[in-house]
Amino acid sequence: MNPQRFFIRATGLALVLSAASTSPAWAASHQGGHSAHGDHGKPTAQAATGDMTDGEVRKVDKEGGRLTLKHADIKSLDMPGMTMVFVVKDKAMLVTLKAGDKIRFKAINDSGKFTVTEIVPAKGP
Ligand SMILES: [Cu+2]
Repeated sequence: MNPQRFFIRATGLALVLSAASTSPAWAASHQGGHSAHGDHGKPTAQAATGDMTDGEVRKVDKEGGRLTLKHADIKSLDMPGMTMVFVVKDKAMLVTLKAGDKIRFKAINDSGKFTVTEIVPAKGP
């Protein structure tokens, strides 16, 4: 019996369950974000950091493994800049984050769940 291993498995399951149960709510708010933004479709200039996107942390939900970000255009997801909730791939990514942090991140569409897979701090202005 390895208690630590069990803990990781249990929290992984909890994350899946909470993501599934809350999915409709944030999916709806995400769509709202898109339409609220309307057609001001000017691409935001992005620094040359591959497919990393600029974002600012608005809210961190460490227990739920969710992150509210105000983000720039995400070209790989065909998404304009907005504020929305992401799931994070690993809750450990949230440990050092707090509201107001400027970050760069990678996000994927994982079967309809927008999931942050990588976060780095944004350096300077
Ligand atoms: Cu978005």
